Amino acid sequence: MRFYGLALLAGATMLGACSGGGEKKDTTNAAPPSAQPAPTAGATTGAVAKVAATGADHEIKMVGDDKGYKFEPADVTIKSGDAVTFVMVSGGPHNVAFDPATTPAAGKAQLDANMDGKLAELSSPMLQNPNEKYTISFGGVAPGVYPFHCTPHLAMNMKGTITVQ
Ligand SMILES: [Cu+2]
Repeated sequence: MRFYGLALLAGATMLGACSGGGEKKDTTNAAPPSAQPAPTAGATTGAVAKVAATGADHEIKMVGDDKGYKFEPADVTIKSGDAVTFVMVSGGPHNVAFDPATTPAAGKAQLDANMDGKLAELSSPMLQNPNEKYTISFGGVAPGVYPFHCTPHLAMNMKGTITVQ
């Protein structure tokens, strides 16, 4: 009785293993795509979510002409919760990049989360055409001095600071 039961069980297991093998390959193929986005999404949303600006919007022009390349004004003081809108005026492409090494640690993750369409960490997309705008919310960004620069024109000293109070 016992032996017969075991043999049946073994037979069922074999069958299960055989038919299961085929199915397992399908689920193995399906599993990685669904498993990959999960950790990525968890890392992004789990860390810091974007916080919209609730205060004033400060404008900084991006200028490049025969006098040089500059942000105008280059140094602004804002309140946490304000926004800064960069406006492409001339001499592009320009962007806004915060050096991760000089960005205050307390506000770094939030600032990065608040930047849309980044090319890299803390680095905005390129603005090519006059009147193109890029707004950064400083919602939830900790007080501190945030130096920034334009990646293509860093060597031409196109940089500034945003002081968050
Ligand atoms: Cu530039």
